[in-house]
Amino acid sequence: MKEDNIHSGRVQKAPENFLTHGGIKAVFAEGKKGRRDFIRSAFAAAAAGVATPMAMAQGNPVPAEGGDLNILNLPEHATGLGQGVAVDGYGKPSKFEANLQRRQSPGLTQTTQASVSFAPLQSLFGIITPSGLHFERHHQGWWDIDPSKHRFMINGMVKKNMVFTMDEIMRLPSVSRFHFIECGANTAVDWGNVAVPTVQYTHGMLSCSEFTGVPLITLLELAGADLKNGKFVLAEGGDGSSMTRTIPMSLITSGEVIVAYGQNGEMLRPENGYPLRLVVPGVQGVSWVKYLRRIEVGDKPYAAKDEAIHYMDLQPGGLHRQYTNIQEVKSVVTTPSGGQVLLDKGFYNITGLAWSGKGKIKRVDVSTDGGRNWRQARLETPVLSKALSRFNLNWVWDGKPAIIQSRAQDDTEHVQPTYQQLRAVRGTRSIYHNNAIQSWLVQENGEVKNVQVS
Ligand SMILES: Nc1nc2c(c(=O)[nH]1)N[C@H]1C(S)=C(S)[C@@H](COP(=O)(O)O)O[C@H]1N2
Ligand SMILES: [Mo]
Repeated sequence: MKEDNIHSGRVQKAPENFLTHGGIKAVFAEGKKGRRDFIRSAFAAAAAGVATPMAMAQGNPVPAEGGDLNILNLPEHATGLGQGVAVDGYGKPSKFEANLQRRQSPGLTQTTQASVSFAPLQSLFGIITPSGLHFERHHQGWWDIDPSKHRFMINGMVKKNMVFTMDEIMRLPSVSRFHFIECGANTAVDWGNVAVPTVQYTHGMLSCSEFTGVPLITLLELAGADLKNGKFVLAEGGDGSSMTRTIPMSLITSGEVIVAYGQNGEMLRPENGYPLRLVVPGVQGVSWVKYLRRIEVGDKPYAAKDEAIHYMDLQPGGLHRQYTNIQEVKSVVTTPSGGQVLLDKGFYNITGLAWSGKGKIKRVDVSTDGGRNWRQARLETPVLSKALSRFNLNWVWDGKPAIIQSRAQDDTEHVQPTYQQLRAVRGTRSIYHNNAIQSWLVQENGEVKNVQVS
């Protein structure tokens, strides 16, 4: 890990040490002075002209006048000639953002060919995950497949088997929709009380994109699929993992399931299934088959290996739940979150993400005292079905220990459970579908830790 981070430049205790915006530093501040001055200055500027929201004015000692006199020194970029257009190749983030990366979790076995990378949720704004930071989960490695050679087949209970080229698929009427994808094993290690340090590792197998493609129902109709007796389809990927998943026909006839080639305005990234992947809104990531090569229409679930051996939920009493597809209502505060440091008491913008595989987020409540009292957070627009939603809440930290939690509710009235409620029903030995309320402990010294509150 290079210490090329201008935000800090000091010894860093974790690779994800960077400064998020708003007076919060990631991972254990060694020296606080520079940053504090910056925050004061920002508030001074606000006080001088713009109306300051009450909570901010009360929360921070705002000097009557003044601020950083450096504002009077014109830097080189204000007087010199900048660079010409960046016509060569593909645009990249600022070099000062080099620390913003997908990472492997310290909570998982480290292997030479890693199969999971986590999205840096603590550093993202709004609801869209930049494609280069989308989490990855590969059961047998990823490929960059030549789209001119890729073929997609429909067979099974259809009038005629069909094989499409990418050109043929991309000629058809398309739709573009925003959806989250969450691996069923997101937040899995927390079932076993392993406290990974940051939100990147607790919740980072989660991303949200605008996907473009052809509704699967359009392709099934072209093939003359038997939509009356064909109650399920099998989706098959083109990589060595033989990823095969059963999708109920009801999800397809609603028009929601997309055979997608686009992601955030361009073609899918190779890691995310280029040139073709299934988008199954609300359903766990494993069913979003990448490198999609075949859809078979059938009349019963297929009990494929990733349905009959893996991706089952061990229940108390030894029974398993099978075909647990839907990702239920869930949320997490991304700032302040584990590994960050609050540099001073005063005003903070608590922010986070909420999502439900059943529909739209209806409300999010936030507690700063471990669940005793709750305040309703602001849901920012847009609030879309089966997409991430962003919430914010003003908070004035008094410098005392605080436990921050968020609790989401969706428009089917489902509410995110506490760990106690979840374990009462699902036991302690499950891996998948942990949607419990996450707790972050803010210590007196400002350090934020991953804790569990029962
Ligand atoms: N063909 C294929 N599809 C796949 C996988 C895979 O390994 N191969 N992994 C699945 C799993 S478990 C998840 S969580 C998602 C991850 O998608 P991403 O890598 O685009 O984030 O893809 C799913 N689709
Ligand atoms: Mo997954």
